[in-house]
Parts: sequence; structure tokens; C-alpha cells
Amino acid sequence: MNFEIPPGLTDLLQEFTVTVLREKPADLVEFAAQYFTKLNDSNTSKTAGRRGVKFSEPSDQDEPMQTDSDEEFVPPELPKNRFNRRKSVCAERYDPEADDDEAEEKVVFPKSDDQRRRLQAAVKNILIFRALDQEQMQEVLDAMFEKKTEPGEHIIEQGDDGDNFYVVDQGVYDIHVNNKNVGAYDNQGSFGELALMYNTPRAATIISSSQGVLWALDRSSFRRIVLKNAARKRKMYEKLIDGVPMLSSLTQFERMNLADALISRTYNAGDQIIRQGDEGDGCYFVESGVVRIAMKNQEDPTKEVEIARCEKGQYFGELALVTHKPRAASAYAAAPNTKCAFIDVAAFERLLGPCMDVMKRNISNYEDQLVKLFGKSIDLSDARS
Ligand code: 1OR
Ligand code: 1OR
Repeated sequence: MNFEIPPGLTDLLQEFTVTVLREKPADLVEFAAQYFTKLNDSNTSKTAGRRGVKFSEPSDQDEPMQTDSDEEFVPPELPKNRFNRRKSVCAERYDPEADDDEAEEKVVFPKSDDQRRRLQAAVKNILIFRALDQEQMQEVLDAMFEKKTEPGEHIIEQGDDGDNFYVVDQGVYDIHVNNKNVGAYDNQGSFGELALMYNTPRAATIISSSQGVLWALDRSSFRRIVLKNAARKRKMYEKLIDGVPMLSSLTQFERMNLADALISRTYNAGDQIIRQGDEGDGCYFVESGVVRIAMKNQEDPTKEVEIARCEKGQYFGELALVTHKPRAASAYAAAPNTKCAFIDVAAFERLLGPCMDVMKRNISNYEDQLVKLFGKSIDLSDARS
């Protein structure tokens, strides 16, 4: 039999194949249908022009942060499953400035003194709210409403569209991903931000395992007040976190939570960041500039010896948090405009568990260096246990 390959077929299939390889769609048939529909639409609307379909690139990390109206939030790469497949293909990126939600009225749920007190306590450690200023926070508190939950109640169903964001007041809430229990919120924490932030289906099912109380924030208030600042912050720290080898074991989800927790601090050359002997209140990641680590001379404590320098991608101030001992050394900015991202001790303990082994290994290296430098060891035994 004689086959005649129509002109353009090879190019067409090649471009399609390359796009499939790049996008890795979960559902090939659905992807193909959307790809060719879009191609057909663009070919009929334009008579000439390059063939091909433009897809949103998930990674535009090298672009500078956008602050104007064309800001876009790209959904994170969470585990794919039959619900949480990338809507991707022709998916419009979200443009908050063009969002109707912006125009919506303020929502106020009046609260009793007791409710207000419980709500204040519940939101105190909610990391995603750290991106808000005081006025925005007040608006959030006004808009939140109380929701009592029963044992076994499904608060969120994986694959559904997002309705509310929730903060735990009391009760235990199990997290299921693909019908597997992967964790729980035990009388604290928050959930349900992903679907609202990135316009994706719910990434997990949340089931109340006891009687409990939640505080809910409706989708449109969340998007109007919380979304922009929180998403900007996640995007801003994404690069920093990716550049810290110690954090490489964190999942995408853990990285986003870490980004919520970080606070940037800027120092002039010579500024003291940590004082030897103080209690540890948090740990620092160097964003730019240089940090000098110096230890008091044991014979003459008025003198200091420089023991290390930290630059972009490195961290310091973890030792006191891991060993529960006072700061082992002082830290100073050694370049103008030295910028560090700070994480407080509570968030450090909650979020950096997966990196603890790496940190402890690095702490053992301190000991070796110390012996080389001073000819004697120091008791860091708690850190290794
Ligand atoms: P959402 O709007 O997608 C479900 O609705 C919520 O569960 C989700 O927002 C998060 O707030 C929360 N992966 C994804 N979402 C999670 C996870 C999670 N845990 C809680 N949520 N992982 C579990 C980490 C212990 C990663 C799974 C591989
Ligand atoms: P911190 O919480 O004790 C001071 O506050 C920080 O300085 C400390 O955490 C570490 O992050 C850092 N080598 C490198 N960095 C160190 C060292 C160190 N000590 C403290 N920091 N040492 C080796 C010296 C050659 C000394 C180990 C005790």
C-alpha cells in the first residue's frame, strides 16, 4: 500500500509530542483534545503565523517580581492524581487585578467577646496571615465565621472546588491524600488555602475526627484580602528556599509553608544580628550580603575570633534551637545591605523537622572545625542525640 504523508503532519505531531513531554499531562486524551482545539481556534482566527499553541510555563522564576497588574500566580507542583490533574493546558493564569472578587463588599460577622477571644488565639500562629498588615488582618477577623464540626464530617473533599479557608479553633482534623492518611491538624493550624490561591481543585480531604470548632473565611474575602500578599510572599521566598541545600528535602507543600513563615531583615555592615550567650529565638537564612560568625576568646572574653562566614544560601542561628542552649557565637553583618530571612523558633520546630538530620550532621562538622581551630572540643552532644 502506498501512504502519502500529508504536508505538515510531521511538524504537527512533533510539536504536540514536545508539548506533551514538557507539560507531562495526567490525562493525555483530555490534553490532546484541548491542544488541538486551541490550535484550531488560533489557526482560524489568524490566517498566517507560526503554528503551535502557547502554554503557560510553570516556571518563570528568573523573572523579577511583578507588582503591577499583570501579576500571575502559578499553581505549585503538588502530587498529581486523578482529581488534582493540572487544568493546565489552556489554563488561564490567575490575574488578581482582573478578578471580580476585588469589587466585592466587605463581609462582617458580628462576634461575642468569647468568640473574638478564641479567634484571636486561633489566628496567632497562622503563617499565611503574616503577609498581612494590621488593617487587612482586622478585615479578615471581621469576615471569619464560626463553624462547629462533628466527628467524621468531611470539611473538604479532594477534587472539589474551593469554598472556604479554615483556621482550627479546637479539634483534630485528619488529612487524607488519595485516601491515605498523611497527617492531622491537632487543635491548631489552618487549611484550604491552595484551591483558593491557585484556582486548583482541593488537593486533600480534611475529615473532622472529633467534635471541633473551625473559623472559616469565605473564598471571595480570602482572595480579596489575603491572596495577593500571601501569594507574592510565597513566590518571593521560593527562590531563596530552592537555593538553600539544607532545605532540599522539603516537599513543595512544606516549602510554601516555610515561605509563609519567613520574615526578611536587612542590616548595615557591622550590625549585630546574634549575641553570644543570648537565648535562641530563631534561625536565619542569608538572602544577600555576608554574615560574620565570631566567638569570644575563652581566655580573654573581651576579644572575639572570627570562626565562619555565611553567604547566600547558607544559614546560621540553628545551633541554639537544636541544642536548646544559649547562642554559641555572635553574628554580624559584614557587608552593606545584608539581608536575611528569619524564622522564629516555633515555626522552625513545626516546619524544619524534615531537615533536622542534615542540620545535626552539619553541627558535628562544627565540632571538628572547633578542634582544629582551638585545639579542643566543645559539648554539642545534645545536638547529635
Ligand atoms: P486545598 O485548598 O487544596 C485541602 O484543600 C487542603 O489540605 C490544602 O488546601 C492544604 O491546605 C491542606 N498536600 C496538599 N494539601 C495539604 C497537604 C498536603 N496537607 C494539608 N493540606 N500534603 C500533606 C503534608 C502532610 C502533601 C501530600 C503529599
Ligand atoms: P547559634 O544559635 O548558636 C550563633 O547562634 C550561630 O553561629 C550558631 O547558631 C551557628 O549557626 C553559628 N562554625 C560555624 N558556625 C557556627 C559555629 C561554628 N558556632 C556557631 N556557629 N563553630 C566551629 C568553629 C570553627 C563553633 C561550634 C561551637
